[in-house]
Amino acid sequence: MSTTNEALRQWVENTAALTRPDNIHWCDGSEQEYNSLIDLMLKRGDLIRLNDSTYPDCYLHRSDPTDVARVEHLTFVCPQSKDDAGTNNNWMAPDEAHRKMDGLFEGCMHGRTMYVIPYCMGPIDSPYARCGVEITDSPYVVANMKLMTRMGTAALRRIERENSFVRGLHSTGDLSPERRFIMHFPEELLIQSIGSGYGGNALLGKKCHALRIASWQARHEGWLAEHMLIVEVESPQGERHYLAAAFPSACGKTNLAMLIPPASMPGWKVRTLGDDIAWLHLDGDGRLRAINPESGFFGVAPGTNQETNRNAFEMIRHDTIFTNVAVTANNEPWWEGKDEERPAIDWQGRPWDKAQGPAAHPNSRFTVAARQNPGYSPLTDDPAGVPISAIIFGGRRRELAPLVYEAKSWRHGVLVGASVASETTAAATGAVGVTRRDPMAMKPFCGYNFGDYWQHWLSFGDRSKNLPKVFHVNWFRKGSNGEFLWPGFGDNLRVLRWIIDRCAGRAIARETPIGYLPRPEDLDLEGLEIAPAVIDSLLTVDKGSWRDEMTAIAGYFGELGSRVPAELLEEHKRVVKTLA
Ligand code: SAT
Ligand code: MN
Repeated sequence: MSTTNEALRQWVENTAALTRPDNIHWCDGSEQEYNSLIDLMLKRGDLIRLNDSTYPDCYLHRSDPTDVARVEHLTFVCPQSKDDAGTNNNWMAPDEAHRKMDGLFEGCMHGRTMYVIPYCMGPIDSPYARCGVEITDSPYVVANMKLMTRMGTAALRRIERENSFVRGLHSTGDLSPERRFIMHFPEELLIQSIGSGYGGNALLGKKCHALRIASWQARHEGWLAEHMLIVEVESPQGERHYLAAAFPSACGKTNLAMLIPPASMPGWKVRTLGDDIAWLHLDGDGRLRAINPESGFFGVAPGTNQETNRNAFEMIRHDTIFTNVAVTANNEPWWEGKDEERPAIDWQGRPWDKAQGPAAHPNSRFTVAARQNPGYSPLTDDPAGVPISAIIFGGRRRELAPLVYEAKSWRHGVLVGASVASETTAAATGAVGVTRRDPMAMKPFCGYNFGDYWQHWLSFGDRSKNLPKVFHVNWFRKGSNGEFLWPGFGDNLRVLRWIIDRCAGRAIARETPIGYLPRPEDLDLEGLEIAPAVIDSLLTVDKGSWRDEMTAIAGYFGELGSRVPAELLEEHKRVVKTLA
């Protein structure tokens, strides 16, 4: 196979001349292709077959132990102007970055097969979808891209029709952290990644294309590419709402997107459209419509069980690739939180020994096609996407942020999003549990200057009177004894219910300086055993702490330089005044 698209043909040829693979394989996206790649990886030892009677067609991949998460310090955004990347990104001059990468890619595929993966982010016939081509020497990447994206012949045909695509070149190189870089050239719609085989570093359709490059494109084309799940909530009366929610990596987006209603909320239904990325466009009525550019999940395994996420637990019982989980004596995958069994072999292939740390890597993952989710919404494939009623921001914050509050306006909502802070997780290398600013949960993913990004967000306020309401939630508030105050998981539907009722103009709220909050009696707490005092503290706004927070936010905006919009700073001033 090859292509009628001259630009693609040329690029593949030039890339082969640089990287010198033994073979070139054009991926058609078929089941046969997937199966033969799995066989190849089983033979090579890149995959281990898991228990075929309890976990049919499930495999374990153990990555290099130094290659287990995104590497933000080795990820660069390289437009011509450093200011366009912003201080929120690492920047390298594009000439220098190209020289460096060309040197690293030189001959790197010698002895390997080069795979050419045409893919489409979004429903194949959606006007909102965008295509890309990833070239890689990793069959693991090909198999994951097959589960995560619409890849193969149909995508190639669309590329040939449109003559436009994002180029992504990836090689695992020698996996040395010294020669590991993830480079983005937004002006060239080009991604180059070497030295890592791991998730967000290597599956270039995901964070590299669908967030970093797409956010750049979206700014110029008037839409938004966001780190958001998309979930459908249906009331017992059959009223449906679509919510988009942004949380940092490993803060429960997959669990919220796949929520199972508590028994005390009969008749409520929740369906999943996406768990990680949303592309949002204004429609003719000024509503924001969302599509999920992906078609699979790359979810965090630890903590997933019958109670926390029953749908996910069932979804990953077949046709799933696990990365860096442990295995039981029965050759089943195992991770912390899967309490009914015990691990025998840890994620590095060693006999399990508690003294050596967790059995599964804290950022161990499952890759699975979204269709396997029992809560899959067929609207995921609707080319027109779904109209969003509410945008929800959230972070992992043991203090300060109440369970939920509603922004007073779009402009205030942009400030709330820009101020998101969260404790770091194992999804990226580095210290875990440190609170840092993570605006719109896009700190690692915004492909341009945060100042310009917020200006772009604010501009939607001028373009539509029909925008979603904006909320902030915090499931992670802790009491003085270190225990979580809110049960989370299925019970989060109680908060979503209030959000939906606010959107529909039904629910009452009390006004506070930081936004509108429910009174305890405004939340559906039926069947939930929680002390009134706990609810009170979950819904408390401590003015003094919020004054400190606003000072910290001002400091953060100050660090980001002159492009932070005046309108955002004015909004900040307004909130500060109400806190006085
Ligand atoms: O490694 S990924 O970027 O794909 C997952 C995540 O960090 O959200
Ligand atoms: Mn993510």
